[in-house]
Amino acid sequence: MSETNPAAAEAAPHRYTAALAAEIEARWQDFWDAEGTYAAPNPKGDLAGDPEVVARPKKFIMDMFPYPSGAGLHVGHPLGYIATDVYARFQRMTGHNVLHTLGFDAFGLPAEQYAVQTGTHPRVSTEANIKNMQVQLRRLGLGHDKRRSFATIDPDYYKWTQWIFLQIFNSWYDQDAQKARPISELVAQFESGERPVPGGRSWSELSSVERADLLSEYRLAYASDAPVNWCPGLGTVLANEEVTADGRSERGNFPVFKAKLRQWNMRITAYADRLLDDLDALDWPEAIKLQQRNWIGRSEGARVDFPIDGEKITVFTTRPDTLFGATYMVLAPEHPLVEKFTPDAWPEGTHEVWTGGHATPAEAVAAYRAQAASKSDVERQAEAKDKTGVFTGAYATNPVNGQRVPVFIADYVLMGYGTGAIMAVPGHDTRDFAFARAFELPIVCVVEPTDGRGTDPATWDDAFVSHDAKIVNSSGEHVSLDGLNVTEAKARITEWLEREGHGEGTVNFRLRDWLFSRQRYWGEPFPIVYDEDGVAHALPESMLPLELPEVDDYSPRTFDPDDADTQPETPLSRNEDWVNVTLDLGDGPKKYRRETNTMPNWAGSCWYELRYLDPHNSEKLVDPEIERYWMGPREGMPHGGVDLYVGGAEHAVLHLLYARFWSKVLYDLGHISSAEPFHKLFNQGMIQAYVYRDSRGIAVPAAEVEERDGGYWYQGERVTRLLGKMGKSLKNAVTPDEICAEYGADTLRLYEMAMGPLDVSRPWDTRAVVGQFRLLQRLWRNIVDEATGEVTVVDTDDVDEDTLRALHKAIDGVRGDLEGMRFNTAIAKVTELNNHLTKRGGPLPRSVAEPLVLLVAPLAPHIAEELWRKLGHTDSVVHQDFPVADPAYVVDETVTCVVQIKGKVKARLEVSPGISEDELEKTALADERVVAALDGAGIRKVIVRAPKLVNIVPA
Ligand code: ANZ
Repeated sequence: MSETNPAAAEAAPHRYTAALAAEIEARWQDFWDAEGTYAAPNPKGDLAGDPEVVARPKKFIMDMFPYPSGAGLHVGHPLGYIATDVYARFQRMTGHNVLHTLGFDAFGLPAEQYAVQTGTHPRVSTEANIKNMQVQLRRLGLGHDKRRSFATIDPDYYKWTQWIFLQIFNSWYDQDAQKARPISELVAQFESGERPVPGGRSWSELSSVERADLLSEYRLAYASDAPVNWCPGLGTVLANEEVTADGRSERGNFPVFKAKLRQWNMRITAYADRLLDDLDALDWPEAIKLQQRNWIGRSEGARVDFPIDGEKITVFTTRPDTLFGATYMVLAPEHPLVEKFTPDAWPEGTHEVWTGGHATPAEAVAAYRAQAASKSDVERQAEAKDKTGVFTGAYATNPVNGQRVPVFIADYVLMGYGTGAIMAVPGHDTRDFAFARAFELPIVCVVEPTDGRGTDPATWDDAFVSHDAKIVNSSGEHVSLDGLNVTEAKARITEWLEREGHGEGTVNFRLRDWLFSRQRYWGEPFPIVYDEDGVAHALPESMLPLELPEVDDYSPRTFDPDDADTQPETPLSRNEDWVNVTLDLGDGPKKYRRETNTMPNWAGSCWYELRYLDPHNSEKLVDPEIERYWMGPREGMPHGGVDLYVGGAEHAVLHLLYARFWSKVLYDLGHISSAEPFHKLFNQGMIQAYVYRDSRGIAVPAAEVEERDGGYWYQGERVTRLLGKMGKSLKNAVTPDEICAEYGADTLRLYEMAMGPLDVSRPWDTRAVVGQFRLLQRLWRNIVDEATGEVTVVDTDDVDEDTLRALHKAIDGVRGDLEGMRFNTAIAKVTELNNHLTKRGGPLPRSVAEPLVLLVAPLAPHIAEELWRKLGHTDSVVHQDFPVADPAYVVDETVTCVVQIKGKVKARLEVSPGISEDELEKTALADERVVAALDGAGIRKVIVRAPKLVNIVPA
């Protein structure tokens, strides 16, 4: 508990108490704001500043910005913000121009849902939430450059989100140049004939609709009738990433259906290779890189054409080497060719299990399709699931051996991957094996088992899956693969397929284009209008921002959650005055209809790092020189980017992939010099909290639970305790406000940083916070007389050796720890030094007190500023140089190591007590006395017991 004892307060009126901490903290926060202490100067423009500071190396340090929720912050939220603040302060003190600020990601569903419930405009509630959060964050003493803060809902900001959309809309991906280029350059190619117009006509012969349709095939943002995730319960479509593994909406848990709707998409797939390749040079956690790689999902394989009725079905396979083992084919139920090849009647002798008991193929297909439509992709692909499907009545031909293979439809094949059709190789693919057994289809062994099961599939229980074995049973008239290993066989068959015109080697990606429309109110409106022919036109830059209109009803129309046959109706579409406009887009006033979808709430976070750099620029998204200064490529970061980006691991694929994609487009079009937004990424752990539940399983208020008799009690009833998330719903939220009131922000900061390594999750324990408060009290007492409030330091050069060692070791360790973001061990070292000084007693020499205060400054900036000023300085501690250790006091005293040969002492070495075994062995073997004693004899064995003994056994 904080010190409230009146007698103690009287004896020590200048003791570091919660009240004093509150006073100090408020005073310095006001001062820092007034002085603009954290302003980071730009090389030019309205935020230009001290050229001496601009000339320093820069550090751009960033947090994943918060969504301003109505619930406010609990102590888990600022963990990352405190960490970046400590790091930024340290960088400032080691000679960097540091940009650190924080904005708000403020479009999105919660505000809209609140608006729907209460009728309050989402802007009103969102802005109130932002204000509230700003107060909470300010209390923590975060050193942000507030001039650079904004919210994504500010029209000045989303003007540029819309502008970027138009850049993307007005560009195409040039596969030869491997970059985005303006669409006007593509039009010029069509006009001049340099690029032929598909269909053989010339560009001038095409109608405006035909031109628009053709360009749509190329644009990086395009509208298409695509199968989308339609969620009638929410009244909106969702990106794949917003659908859970069991096919429901992540938000609200409603069923999600596949439906065909006209929607905006972003052609992120054009960047698949670059998004993959450029990961290599990023300093990101391997786990996140792996998730991105899996999400992009690059598969090398081949497309193979199976002839059927004078046409063909094309499959994608990663195992063309198994082509001789393909005994049937499967199309996704939605595959457009299904109708085409389905005959009127079952062929003579069709196996009964193939027909599903239906009288005709058409009936079987229709029934099976209806069943498949109600399942999510994930459900359809589950390995363990029974394989279902039905014969289409059609046969195709295996091009390698001319065999007739039956064509099935089955839901384990997805329309959205590869070509939506597969060749089934039941001998060597698990799912095909299960299907073949269920439908009594032939199974052929073409990859020789290496597990002793033999080559007769009739005796197998499962498929033999191997990428490293010998091909067998694969000889035909035209080509033979027998005896080759898998890799050789792939190369040989691909070459044959290409030569004979039966297929080609290809790369397939799991990544899909990004669905970019939402049927929502609270998002950025699209800067797009449609003419009377339905052709989409970009608004000119002069008409941006296109602001959201006022509406009476913020909700999209929602439907029966289970009714798949519904269609979205957007809130903006009901506002006829806004929707129907007459505009002059350069060819005289004409009537247009506005796009009534809004952008997904990922849009605003796709580029916010850039706006921090030059937040008030009304001419440009960001001035190129300013962008190059803060984010341009540097030694060790070839694609440029933010120096450090800290946030939760849950953003591994969505936000981080989208932001990378937008950066690359802007880079290709020459707007920015950084092809990657975030050079270094760090994922902080979570602050967890205990959840207490009563016998009914209901969470009870954690703050009111007592611990006694080896159990936990709430209102006389025994309750159980489990570690979980912190939050209002679990009644265990602790707010930073409470902790600041009880101990001050510096204590809260120290506690959060001391809890453990930053990337590890840790349980919150309010009772432990006082430990850090005591540290600050001892620090204060070591420098300030609690009775008078005056500093007690003495100016003397006479400092004892022990203290100098303790000081310089701490400086050395804390420096390394702060640079390496090991904040917990940095605090342990400060504590150790402070304890040494407490034990030492007596007034501190100034030459010890000052570096001590500087060591603490990044971690607990308020008390450090106060002590620094009390020590007589007139400028802020924020811009002081971080202390540098004197190496003479850092090296440890040495220990003596005995080196023996055959048990006899040959040498004694003075070594550091922390020496590693390897290093000690090397040092011993290099010692000239040892070399002389060995006299050229080889060594059989060296036994090392660091740091004291090395025993050498000669050969
Ligand atoms: C024949 C084969 C033989 C296959 C074999 C695998 C093993 P990845 O690696 O994920 O890219 N496949 C292709 N398109 C599919 C679709 N739309 N739905 C479901 N499965 C599909 O997987 C590629 C493999 O998954 C392809 O290679 C194909 O099966 C299947 F011993 O072709 B394979």
